Amino acid sequence: HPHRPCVIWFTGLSGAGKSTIANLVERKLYAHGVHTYLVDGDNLRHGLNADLGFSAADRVENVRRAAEVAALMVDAGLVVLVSLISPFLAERARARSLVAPDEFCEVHVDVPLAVAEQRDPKGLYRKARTGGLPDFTGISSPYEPPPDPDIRVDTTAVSPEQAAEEILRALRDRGTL
Ligand code: GGZ
Repeated sequence: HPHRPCVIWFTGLSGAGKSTIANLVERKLYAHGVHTYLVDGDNLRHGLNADLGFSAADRVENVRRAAEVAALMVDAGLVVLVSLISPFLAERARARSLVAPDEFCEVHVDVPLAVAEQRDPKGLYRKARTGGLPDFTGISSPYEPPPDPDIRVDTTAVSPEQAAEEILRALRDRGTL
């Protein structure tokens, strides 16, 4: 195989563009013949994590389970893309620790809160501001940005397509692809 299994972990605010970019990266990897799996908050929270909400404790558990699943899939030989807000530094560090050091690539999909709130494609920020959605990340629940991500993409400066290309280039430079 020309590639090694790994976890590509996307973290960032709601509305930052994590899932859009992860989907584009997955499509490009597929075109290169790489066997991938995309784990995102939506699919996990409908099944495996259907018992979890958005309290700090539930987010810790949500991220812990996703990280364990990702590590299992790396064992099975896949390139696993994980797209979760994953707001806490400690849980992301734990996720990293489950695989070999060169098998984890943290991507910060970085966007100012004001921009995410302006986009608000699902009206969640508006709902959170008016009190209809408690514990909302960036509004009433913390987000701890990664101080030293493997890759940072600024979605105010580049398109999702450009961000995906940047990530593929970085993966090639790291020897993952
Ligand atoms: C944050 C919330 C919340 C609250 C519902 N806070 O933009 P979306 O809608 O499609 O993605 C968000 C998703 C976040 O789930 P994660 O599993 O990624 O979160 S975490 O890693 O923190 O466990 C958002 C929606 O769920 N959503 N309520 N209160 N996002």
